[in-house]
Amino acid sequence: MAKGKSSEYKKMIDTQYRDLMKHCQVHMEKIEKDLPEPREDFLAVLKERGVSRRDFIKWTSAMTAALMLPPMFRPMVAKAAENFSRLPIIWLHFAECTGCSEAFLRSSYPNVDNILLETISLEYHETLMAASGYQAEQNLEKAVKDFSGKFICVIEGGIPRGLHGKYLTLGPKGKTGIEVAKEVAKKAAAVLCIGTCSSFGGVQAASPNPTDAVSVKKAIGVSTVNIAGCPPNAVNFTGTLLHYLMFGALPALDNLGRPIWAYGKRIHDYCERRPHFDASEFVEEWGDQGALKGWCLYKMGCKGPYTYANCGKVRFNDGISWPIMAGHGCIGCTEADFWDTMAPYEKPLPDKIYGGGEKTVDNIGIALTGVAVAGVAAHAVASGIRHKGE
Ligand code: FSX
Ligand code: SF4
Ligand code: F3S
Repeated sequence: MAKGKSSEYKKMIDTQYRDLMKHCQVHMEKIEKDLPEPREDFLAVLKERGVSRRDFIKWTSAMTAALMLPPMFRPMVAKAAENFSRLPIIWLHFAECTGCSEAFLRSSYPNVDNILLETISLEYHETLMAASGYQAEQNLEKAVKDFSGKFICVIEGGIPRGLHGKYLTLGPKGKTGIEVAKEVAKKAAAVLCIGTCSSFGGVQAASPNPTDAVSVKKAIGVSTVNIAGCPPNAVNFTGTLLHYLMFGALPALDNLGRPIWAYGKRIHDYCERRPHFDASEFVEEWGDQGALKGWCLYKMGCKGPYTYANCGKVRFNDGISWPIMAGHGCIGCTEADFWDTMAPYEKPLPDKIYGGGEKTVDNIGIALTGVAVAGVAAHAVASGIRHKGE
């Protein structure tokens, strides 16, 4: 780019970020008035759990960068974290293994993301709440009524449509998953699908799919934000909610409904084994010399080139590791239908599926989902604000 043009471009980006910041400040002032009072003093909880001010500042920098925002947004990320416990959440469970909830809650030692999730204002969560039967159903109805238009509906699990939805019934009145999802989702400010099951159908939707399980979007026809992964990364969930608190809008999504800030790049683009791929150094057999040296797992069936997610960047288990670092290739768990199309193949995908083959591998993922862009576009405040009545 010529020098004049590049400074013009920089000016344009600066102006866009300044506008975004103004929007953020106005919105955060508004929600401070609108949302229920915080249940806990987040900074006090951090201190109590042994997270220092310095660690928190480090976390805000990392989260700001992960959200693809410039450093000027760091104080806003911190403010949104302090307001996290004010956002009412109703968390529904349908057909799944509960691994998504487990992955979020079972942490060996507390980090800021886990503590955020612990302080979250869960008005209803079937796995965690003490209530059951009629009392649980009343709690759900009350939460939907009290926070109508303001709560986030989080859905874990696919929804079976077979036998008129009766493969999955819930509560003392035996309502089907479809009925419960419809009743709750229509009163929510936004519907977040947590995990690949609610996002795309998941393991129960794999062939032959005897219960006709499908994604939430297909089952009840609402737009969803899909935090894909089996299980997904807690950072992608907390980051999306922080974005919502900061801008009053859901982040920009890709063509599968996944936030671009978290799912805009391929596993292959963040992978520490990538230099070995580029040098054609492949593991050819489990336990061979290449495996011992940490070479590329493509020939052992790694689906990193076809899979969009930030696992290599944010990692799991408090940032300790992620599948490829642990020595197994990616099985494509953030992609739709991965149980049928990717996970079973412990070898490169046949050409007929994604036009695979080593020579074209760099273009495969891009052809597959057509994802591009980042930067300001990942926040596009214009993207699907779903406040009721707006
Ligand atoms: Fe699905 Fe979540 Fe996989 Fe399990 O509940 S995304 S089967 S990790 O737990 O929905
Ligand atoms: Fe990493 Fe898999 Fe790509 Fe190899 S093929 S560089 S292991 S993502
Ligand atoms: Fe899933 Fe692949 Fe990440 S298997 S957890 S998308 S590395």
